[in-house]
Amino acid sequence: MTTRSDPTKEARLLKRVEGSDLHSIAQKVIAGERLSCEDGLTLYRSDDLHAVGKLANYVRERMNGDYAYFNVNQHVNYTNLCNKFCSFCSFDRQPGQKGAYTYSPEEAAAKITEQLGEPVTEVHVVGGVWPKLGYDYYLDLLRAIKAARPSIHIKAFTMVEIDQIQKVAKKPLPKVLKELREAGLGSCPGGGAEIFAERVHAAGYSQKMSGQRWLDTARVVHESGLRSNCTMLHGHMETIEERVDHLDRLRLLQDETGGFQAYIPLSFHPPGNEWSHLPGPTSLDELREIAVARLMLDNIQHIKAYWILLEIPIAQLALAFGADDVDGTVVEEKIYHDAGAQTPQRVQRDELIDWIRGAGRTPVERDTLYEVLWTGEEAQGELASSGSPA
Ligand code: V47
Repeated sequence: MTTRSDPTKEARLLKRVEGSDLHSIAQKVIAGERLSCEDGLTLYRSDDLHAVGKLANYVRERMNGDYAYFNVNQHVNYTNLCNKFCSFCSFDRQPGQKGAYTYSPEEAAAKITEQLGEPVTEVHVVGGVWPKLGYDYYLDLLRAIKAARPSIHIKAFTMVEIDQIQKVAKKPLPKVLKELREAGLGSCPGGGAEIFAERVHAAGYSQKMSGQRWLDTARVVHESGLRSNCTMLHGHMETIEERVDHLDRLRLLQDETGGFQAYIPLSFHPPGNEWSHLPGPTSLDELREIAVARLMLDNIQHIKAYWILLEIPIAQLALAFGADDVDGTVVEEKIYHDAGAQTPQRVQRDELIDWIRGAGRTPVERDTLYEVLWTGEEAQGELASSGSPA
């Protein structure tokens, strides 16, 4: 959505950054011009975080009004066995190691059945990369989840898993994607991208697909008609130049395919992994990351402040720094809780609504593809709603 330009707001914005290196960026932002990579660096270097946030909020309100989206979802992490040995990961295990597990399709489906009393519309399914899982395992997993709750949207498999599934399927990727869709796949989550820069890839996750291969896989996924999200893991050993390069590569692919629905900055959590000596981002870094993303990713409609990672007060603040989505109810989260996250593993739908209202925004329940399911009375009649699922 777009809102009408407001000359007073724009004049105030320009006045706020008068005489600073953000002034020319503000002019471009108001004119709706694309920011350059040099502008991205300026936003990262600026010592006026509030002004960066104000610019991002201006764009956020122009693109998404006052709305803050959420969904009622649950996560299923089907295995923590993984052969990629990423330095930032606290979730992966080897066979025989304490806590190693793989759910059978039936066990995964039981997680869905447990939540049948809740108004869940989406399941987010991701796991480690484990070559002993055959092609049929992935198809059966999707089918079992769909059988347990036919109405559920399955958002499953990062580009890294899609690449692995194609390897075990030994078929061309478009054919594999068609078969996954027939088995129930609805869209793909945005993980596995980390930082695309080859230097960081070589230092921390060299066994994983390259950034270029992640992008090439996402291109085919989008061409097959599936939508996906995208992410960047920040706050470890990457430079701001590498972050800007990552954002630029995402927006260039988005220019080609239009297939990314939302971007989610993922704040590195140090506990329990090989990079635990690194400090991780501060809350101010996290807010800046949201803001820079909103300003640079002019062609991605939604910026998600993933509350599980950010903690609730920062996710609320992020709604004034460029974010327009807080993700969902989640239910059972393992990747960040293995890395020391102190947030709860689930929230109730009403709590999400209260947090959003507490941040001064209008709550909108969406499905995975951003169809509106419910709006607070603040927005009644403004957004098309397909009814109240609650
Ligand atoms: O790919 C792993 C990251 C990702 C750590 O698409 C870590 O809607 C921080 O992608 N500290 C998985 N990050 C999560 C993900 C996601 C989450 C929520 C919503 C969506 C979506 C996607 O988590 C991994 C990796 O980049 N990760 N370990 C860590 N210690």
